[in-house]
Amino acid sequence: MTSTLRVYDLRTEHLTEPLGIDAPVPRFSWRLRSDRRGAAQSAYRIVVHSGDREVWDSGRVESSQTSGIEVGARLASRTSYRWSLQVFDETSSPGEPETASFETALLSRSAFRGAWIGRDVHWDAPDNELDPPVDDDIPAKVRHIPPAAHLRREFGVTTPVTRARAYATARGLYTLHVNGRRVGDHELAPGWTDYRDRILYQTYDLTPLVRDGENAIGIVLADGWWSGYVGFDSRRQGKHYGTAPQAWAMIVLEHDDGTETVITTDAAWRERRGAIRYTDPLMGEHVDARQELHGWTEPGFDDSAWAPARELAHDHDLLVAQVDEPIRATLQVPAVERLADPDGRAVYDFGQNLVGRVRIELGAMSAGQQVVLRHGEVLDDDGRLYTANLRTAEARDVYASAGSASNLFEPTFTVHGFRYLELSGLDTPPDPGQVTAVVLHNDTPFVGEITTSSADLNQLVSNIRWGQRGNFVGVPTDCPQRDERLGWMADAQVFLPTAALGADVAAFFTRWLRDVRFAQSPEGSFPDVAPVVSEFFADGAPAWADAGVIIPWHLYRVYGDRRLLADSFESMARWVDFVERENPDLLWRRRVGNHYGDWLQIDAVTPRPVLATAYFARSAELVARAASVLGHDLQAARYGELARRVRTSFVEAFVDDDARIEGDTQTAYLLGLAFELLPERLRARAADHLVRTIEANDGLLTTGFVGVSLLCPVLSEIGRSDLAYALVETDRYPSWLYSVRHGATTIWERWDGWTEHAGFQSAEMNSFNHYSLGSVGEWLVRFVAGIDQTPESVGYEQLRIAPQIGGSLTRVAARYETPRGLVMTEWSIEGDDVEVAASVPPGTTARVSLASRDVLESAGTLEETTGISEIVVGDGLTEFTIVSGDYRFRFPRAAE
Ligand code: RAM
Repeated sequence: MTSTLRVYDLRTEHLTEPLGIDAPVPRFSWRLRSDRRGAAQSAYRIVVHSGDREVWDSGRVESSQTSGIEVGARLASRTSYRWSLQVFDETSSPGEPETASFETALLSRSAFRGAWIGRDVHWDAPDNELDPPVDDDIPAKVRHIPPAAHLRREFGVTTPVTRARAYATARGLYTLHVNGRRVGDHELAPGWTDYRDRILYQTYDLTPLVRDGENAIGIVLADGWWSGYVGFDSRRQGKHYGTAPQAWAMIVLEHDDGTETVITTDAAWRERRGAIRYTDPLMGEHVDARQELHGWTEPGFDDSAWAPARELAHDHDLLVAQVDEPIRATLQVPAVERLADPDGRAVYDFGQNLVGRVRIELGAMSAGQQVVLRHGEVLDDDGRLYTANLRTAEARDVYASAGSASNLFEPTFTVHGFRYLELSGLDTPPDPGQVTAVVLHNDTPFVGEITTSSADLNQLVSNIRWGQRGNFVGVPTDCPQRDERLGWMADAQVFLPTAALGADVAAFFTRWLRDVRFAQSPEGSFPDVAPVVSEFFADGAPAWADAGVIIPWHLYRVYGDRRLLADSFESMARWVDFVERENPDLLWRRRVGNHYGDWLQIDAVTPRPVLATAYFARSAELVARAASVLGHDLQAARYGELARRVRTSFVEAFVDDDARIEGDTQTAYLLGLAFELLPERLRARAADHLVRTIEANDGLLTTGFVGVSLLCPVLSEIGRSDLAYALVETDRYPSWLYSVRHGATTIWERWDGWTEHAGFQSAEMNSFNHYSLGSVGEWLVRFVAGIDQTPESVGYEQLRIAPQIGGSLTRVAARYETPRGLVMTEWSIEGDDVEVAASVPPGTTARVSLASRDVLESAGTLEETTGISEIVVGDGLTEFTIVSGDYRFRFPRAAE
């Protein structure tokens, strides 16, 4: 009998059919589905081939594991592999085999060849002559930014090519071109890592582009994060890693006679500037089409007047293959409307605050005629583009025409956060249909969705999703528009649970965590931001630096990735050791870095030692748990004991006998409850205090970045989902829906980013696209839709399905691709009844909890229905366990 168990989403190192990976021992994973209740994987078999040659056969392995399966053979450099997977169900019947492929990149240091090349600034190139500045010249801030270098060479092919690959990267940003075509769909490659630790290189398939005879290859090279502007430190806002960009590439042609040709970047390449006069992530891009180098990536182009490229470095030690989804252009958003500002300038509205660049058809222009494009998130009260909140980021692109009948402009190496585009320089601005926003972000697959019967909540969900898109650009950033865009650690840790329920972020965060570890100080301190671009951030603050512990642990819980936990463990422990060493009385008051407290709270200051010590206890506890997962029993005991002692100090120092926590703020109680800092006898009282602090504030929240992520989940945990709903559904200030009511299409940095009573908050710090307060997305999925895992579960093996029917909602539907397969829930109010549908994937069980003593399944009573067991009817609820499959429950709605 063949099984009904199906495998899908076969991945290698978290990625679908990756082209160039260099993990020494790659791991396989897959998801399962079945239309039969109780289906489960009992065994798997993986066979790996390279061409016709079998490389590895796992044999039949009795296991329910669907991820983290390590290949059991040594792999070779630059080799394609196919793996076929067969799984066996719980009756041992084999399923249909599926196959997937992956290809290794350069696995040994000796495999790398070639130099880093760039422009030779000492070469007297004809275009190096400086023009004197004129009144309408480029702003002083960008005048020193060099034009993008265009690097090229030609090569001949005499023996037919069977396979061609390019391995390429830059200290800076680059695009690769072969025979007149742009190669690959990567944007802003190689992305941002701490370039002092490693630089990711990309692998491209050139096979369809290379031809017999003459070929040309070109690279456009720009500053990017390497030598462009990043962050806000006025003492050193740019050139964090180097003064000028460099490119490296290695092209390998495999011929049908078994020979290989290797072409590398070296002094044989030629270099010239082209149409990009300058380009910078924060400042924008200036393109002068008169300088366009027509045909420069085609063979036969005359580059005799170009300068020789200069070999700038020869090291390969920091090169690592790209390990996660690259930045791509994932969506095109057309302008919805053209407005005119009070000065008559055209302002385009995309209807959505987003991150990327514009593509604009400009029609006929005269030679040298210039269009200036400025980007902004909002308009001021007069309908002018508001850019004060971008601080020193110019976010300004310029296009000068060569005098063509039609002009198309789209910058390459800059990225802006905007909803509005102001255009000046044309008598007749283009119609909205000719203006498109191109959305850029690391292309993490979106695997979760939730919709509700409330248009407002759906808008909130959409705002959270757009915040995730716009701030997963290179690293998880705080914001995408002003002169900041840094990998702020608390922002990342509070938003991670939401992010992971929206998209598969395993590869993205695993990559960034290496920057977090690299940034740890010799003393053991994690920073505020990673990569660290200023000493200002080096000593991390409570809740910020703790992300170095919290994020690996959370990723382990979601994806079951032990390797990541093992890679992080030592740094996690060193961090906790550091805090302990500096604070022997176990109250964290020394070495608190820039202590941001409960950042951007509303008139409710949680005492800093309370917040810090709570995080100290939490980090110690998570290190203990990580140690026990990894089998480090002594450390598990040591950190478990430390966590207990920090909790005791916390209670002795900050909590009275009536469970009042010093500060008496919502956040203080949230920390105490969420991090389980309080002894059993005080918990119920602390929960009462939490409720009191909300009620006393007219039913409104006061939480900042830190408290807000805990607010609704804790309220649901203490049985007050009604209050959580009230906070999420109100549109009174401060609330999530206050911003929605005032037109937000992304999550604002501050509750009071704009208010009726005070207008815009200080332009000094007022982003309209910051995901931190969007951490409420976690509550919507885990509690409103009821998709969760039990506290002990890892990788969603034991689900918990407990939708909280409440608020004004009459219908909720959610789906989430867990590492094992798809979970879906849907509930609706049908007259006096509630109907709940749930699907759980093969090999998992779910503990279901429904708010009635009187639950029926569509097939009959729970007792009669197959796949349901351990039924407990309690006080106003029924709990039971289901095996995998699809179910439909019905029960009477609780009386109000
Ligand atoms: C701001 C950042 C970030 C926050 C820090 C404390 O500058 O935008 O969101 O974590 O401050």
